[in-house]
Amino acid sequence: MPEKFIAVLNGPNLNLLGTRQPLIYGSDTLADIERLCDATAGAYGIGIEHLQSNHEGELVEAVHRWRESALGFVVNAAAYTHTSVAIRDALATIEGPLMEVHISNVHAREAFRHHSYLSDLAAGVIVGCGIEGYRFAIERLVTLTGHRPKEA
Ligand code: DHK
Repeated sequence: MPEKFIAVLNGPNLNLLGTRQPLIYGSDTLADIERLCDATAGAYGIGIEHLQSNHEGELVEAVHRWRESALGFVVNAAAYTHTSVAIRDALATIEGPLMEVHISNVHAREAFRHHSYLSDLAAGVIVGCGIEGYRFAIERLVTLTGHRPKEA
């Protein structure tokens, strides 16, 4: 594990990005997200721990694993955003800031996507910016945790 790292958690069905409803989620893949996050954080000398899971308990356990050691968390809990008190309760214990990300603009979609169990815990929420939202979220965590670019 890198000395300093941000945890990036992706929830159910995000492993299908690229082929899943591209009109809503675009054509970028989960691997593209991971590369973008690695490059964004790497410019500050910060690593990324990635986890994508289709299982609520695995996401909870990843929060437990990194809750004290991560500089911060970027979380797209996908459908669990709208249902999971368990993931919320885990994220309420993290030491660093939380950024919530959604690829699509959930507020322009079905009403059940308008409520998030995570937003009031988050330092910021980014929706509808495609996978760029992950980059914005990491940049924000870098600012919030007082990091500066590595000297050239
Ligand atoms: C991803 C999902 O899988 C949905 O369940 C959420 C989110 C929205 C996204 O836009 O990244 O409602």
